[in-house]
Amino acid sequence: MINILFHSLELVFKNVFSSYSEIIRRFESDSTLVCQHVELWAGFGTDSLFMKKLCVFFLGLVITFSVVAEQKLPNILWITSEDNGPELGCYGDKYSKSPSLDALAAKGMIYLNCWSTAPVCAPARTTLISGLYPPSTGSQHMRSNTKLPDRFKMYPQYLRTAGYYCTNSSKEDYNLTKPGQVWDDGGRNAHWKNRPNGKPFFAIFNHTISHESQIRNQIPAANVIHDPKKVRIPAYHPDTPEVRKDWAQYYDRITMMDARAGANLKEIAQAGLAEDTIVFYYGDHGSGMPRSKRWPYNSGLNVPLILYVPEKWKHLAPVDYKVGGKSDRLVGFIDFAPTLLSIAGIKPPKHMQGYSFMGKYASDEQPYNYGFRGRMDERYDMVRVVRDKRYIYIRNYMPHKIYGQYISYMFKTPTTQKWYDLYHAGKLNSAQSKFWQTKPAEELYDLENDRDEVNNLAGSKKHVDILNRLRKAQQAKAIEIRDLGFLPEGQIHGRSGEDAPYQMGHNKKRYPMEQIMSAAEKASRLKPEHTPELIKLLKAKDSAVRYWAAMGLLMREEEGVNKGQAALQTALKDKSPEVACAAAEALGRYGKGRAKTAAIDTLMKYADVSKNTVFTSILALNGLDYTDNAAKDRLETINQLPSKGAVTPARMGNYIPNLLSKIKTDLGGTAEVKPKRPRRNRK
Ligand SMILES: [Ca+2]
Repeated sequence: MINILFHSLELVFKNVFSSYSEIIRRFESDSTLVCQHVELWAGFGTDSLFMKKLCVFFLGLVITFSVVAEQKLPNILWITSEDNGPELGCYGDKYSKSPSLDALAAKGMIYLNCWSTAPVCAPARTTLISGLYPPSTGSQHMRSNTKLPDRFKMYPQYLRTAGYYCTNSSKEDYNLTKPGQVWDDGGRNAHWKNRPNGKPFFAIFNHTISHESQIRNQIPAANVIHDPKKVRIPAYHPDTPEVRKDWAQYYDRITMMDARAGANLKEIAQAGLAEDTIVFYYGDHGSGMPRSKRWPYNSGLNVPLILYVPEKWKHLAPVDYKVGGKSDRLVGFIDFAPTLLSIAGIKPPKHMQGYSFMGKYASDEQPYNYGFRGRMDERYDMVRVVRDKRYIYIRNYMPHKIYGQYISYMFKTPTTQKWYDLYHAGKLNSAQSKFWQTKPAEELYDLENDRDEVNNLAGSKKHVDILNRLRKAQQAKAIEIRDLGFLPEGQIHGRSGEDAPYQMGHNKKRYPMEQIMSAAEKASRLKPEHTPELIKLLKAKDSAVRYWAAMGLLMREEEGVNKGQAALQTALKDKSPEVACAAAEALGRYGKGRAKTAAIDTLMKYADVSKNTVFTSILALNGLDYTDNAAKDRLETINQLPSKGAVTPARMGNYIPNLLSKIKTDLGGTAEVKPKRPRRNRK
């Protein structure tokens, strides 16, 4: 009975006033008016004493219930900025001007060791939205599209069930199809202000003004405030006026972004919601400068995270929360979804792979942060990384590829072009040169003493125990999450069929991961003693094992290809196009005579996207590109190759045209950027 009365009254009040707080405010200022509305609704006379008493009684109930309802869940505001690391005043960067975020940090807390899990937009945002490592859902490639198993939801769906009004203004960029309605509102105008009365909100505002693309354009003179002469140039970049200008503009963009973040905070304060709103500010991955964005070094993965928990909600704060404090806890995007659910009092579902760092279901601190790199636009790569508080371990599963593979979009930044030119002019020192060379299988850096990660300790006798411990952690995590990166991208889709890649990956028959990973280990560790076994593995039953066997011979360059030439020639006819393409790239680059010609034939066959999947075509075109001039006499046919297939997967439209344009330019002799054979760097 009380419930019915309460709800009826609630409805009436909600129609008359805009929110519970409005009712309370209006009741305090004009109780007679409120009574009049109730009386009108109830059909009583305005002078009924009984009605006035009843009205006051129920109003008391409404206010009590609504205050309780309002206090049950805090609002949550996420301010995110594109492509920026912790280059902020509050992180001790004296060159940076970031007053609004510094003020937020002063009343909240900063995280020193927050990782974006992926060093580039889409996979980083895919981690956030799913609470899963993208390699376990096959969504690690930039950009791509896969799906979640039916029973998994994206975090806003859990929050909405708990009563939150969820808005995202406005970037999504997920590599996963949305399982139904995810947001209450998205797009540029999505805003917490539009929430229904009485609902708590979860709102994201994403600022693109600090994005990579904004480092290389013109900015208004009034915003040019950072002096290029005074900017710090990391040890891996050449110190030139072009590089200084880009870095200085990066800082100018941060200041411009800071003002927008300040406006988001002001809006909350002006609405009187500052003490009801938990705030996260974070960057979506490291700086848009080359070798930060896209590379899973700490410089690409370390992002600022500022957390503000109002006094009223301090019972939800992390255990180490201290106003104006700094936390060195290792946290990452993988932890954000479970943390949000934990703040909302929802137990994070078991399938989520991170750990909540605050709220009702806060977990203990974890010993490691993990990260990864997959395909970046049109270039394949596979890197997995792990860090503890001091060291970062990097595992390069495709060490034969140079760090700075040509990516059309990245070469638009003047720094990238200048850096490349100076390398080929022989004007760089060894730390600056590394980016244009092939990789070692393993890297280890001491973040305490080598912030630019240029002194690789993987071969240091003093660091053997650390290396072994981190290597083990990396391998264990890959197995735990059933990392699908050990499959060529086409096979992630091919083996999954109609199922989600996650389901396929968790089925040991469909994805015999241990066998495949073992082949990848042997291939990429580059040890000569594994060469005979790799040749044998070219006949293995599983096509991904055969793929890594061919890749292992390719990685060993002339030596591997000479020893495995006959087996590689047979592999050109493998029923798996990925195996054939890997064998063809090996023979196309390091083979001789007829074997080399047959290899180019194979690559040409698979390069045609109208007859193959886009994944196969990307593999084949990369192979062709890396054979340098071996395909020169095919230029006419290459000119005829289609840039679009019958089905071009969403989000992958540019990659084939980019590759074709690069190959044609190179072979036509008018190359803007003509890659020379990379130098080896395996010490
Ligand atoms: Ca970004």
